[in-house]
Amino acid sequence: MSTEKTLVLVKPDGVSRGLVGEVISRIEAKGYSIDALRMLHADRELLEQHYAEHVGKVFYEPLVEFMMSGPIVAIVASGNRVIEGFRALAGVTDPTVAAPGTIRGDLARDQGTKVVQNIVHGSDSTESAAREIKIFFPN
Ligand code: DAT
Ligand code: MG
Repeated sequence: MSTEKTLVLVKPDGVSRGLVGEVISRIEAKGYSIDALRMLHADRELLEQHYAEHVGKVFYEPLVEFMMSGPIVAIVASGNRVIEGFRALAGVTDPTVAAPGTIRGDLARDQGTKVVQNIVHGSDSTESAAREIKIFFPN
């Protein structure tokens, strides 16, 4: 049985606020492994692939613009049930109501922007994880 993998992104708000280490710490403290890591400044083409499922939604363009607004950190984390486990560490999408103790609940809040800025992305299924890891780590 191969170990499950997920794609985590520290978004531009997380990087600019100096929270890369905090996110990595929480992943490691939970017991998952960091298999790969890279910092990049994503372009539109890459983000259009990554966020293909959200094309046409009102927050799509603000989301792409936000994700291009500064450097991000892409991480492959692994471990049994890491996809579900990282989503639990991240908390729900809306940081206002994300539970205290989660990354979003502890470190983010509503900034009144068109797109929710919530520090991290985490894949939501084995299919999305495989697809997203290939986008950020083509080799
Ligand atoms: P998640 O990141 O929790 O998987 P998602 O995939 O539904 O959430 O959406 C991707 C990102 O888009 C999310 O992290 C923040 C933003 N977003 C989602 N729903 C939104 C909404 N209703 N209004 C503004 N931004 C939203
Ligand atoms: Mg999602």
